[in-house]
Amino acid sequence: MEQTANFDKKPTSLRYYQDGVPCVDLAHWRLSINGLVRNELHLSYEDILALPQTEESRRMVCVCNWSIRRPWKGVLLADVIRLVGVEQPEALYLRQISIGTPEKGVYEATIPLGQALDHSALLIHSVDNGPLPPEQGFPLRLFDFALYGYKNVKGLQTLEITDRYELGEWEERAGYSLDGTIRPKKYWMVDLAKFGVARRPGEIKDL
Ligand SMILES: Nc1nc2c(c(=O)[nH]1)N[C@H]1C(S)=C(S)[C@@H](COP(=O)(O)O)O[C@H]1N2
Ligand SMILES: [Mo]
Repeated sequence: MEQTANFDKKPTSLRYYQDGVPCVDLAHWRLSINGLVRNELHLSYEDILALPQTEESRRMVCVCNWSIRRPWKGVLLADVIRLVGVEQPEALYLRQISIGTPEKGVYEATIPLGQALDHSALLIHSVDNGPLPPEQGFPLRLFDFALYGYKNVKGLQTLEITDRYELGEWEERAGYSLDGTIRPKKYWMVDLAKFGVARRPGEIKDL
């Protein structure tokens, strides 16, 4: 994998970890996938590494108008959804809940499931040739690259398939919109060290 260009210029991840960097014991950590599924699953880190792996350079965008293209590695959300079995993904939502900390609680964000599958959303465990650093979401983070960063939960613990589309508490406090689709406008591209214009809503693929 390549390294992220100009990574030293990226805004600090600690500022974007409202629930606080969790303490993770990887031997006991599990990703629970539950709710409106045929079979609930509890995947270990090793289970996730044993699934088909995908490596992709994709651009993440923060609602505060900066963006960075990075080489990510993980598994397709679609593969995990297939394992649990979801009847009508296009009519349902994916609620992500973080591990969180005793002091600051958890961070939650809900996204449309069918849309996330259409966008080839990833469950990411590595970036820049190594596991996600703690402040960047170790052990796992979900990413739908058509949505702003606040919709993509770091330090993931639970994926709940639900029919309820609601704002998480931190999102609500910050005044973020429920939808979170990246808007067409000008962003500071940290990796390119210049402004770039997103011409249409959703994932920025051409920059
Ligand atoms: N658990 C959790 N995940 C989170 C956040 C958060 O506060 N808590 N912030 C989001 C926001 S607003 C952004 S921009 C990205 C930042 O990711 P980075 O640490 O790779 O920069 O994480 C997202 N995921
Ligand atoms: Mo963000």
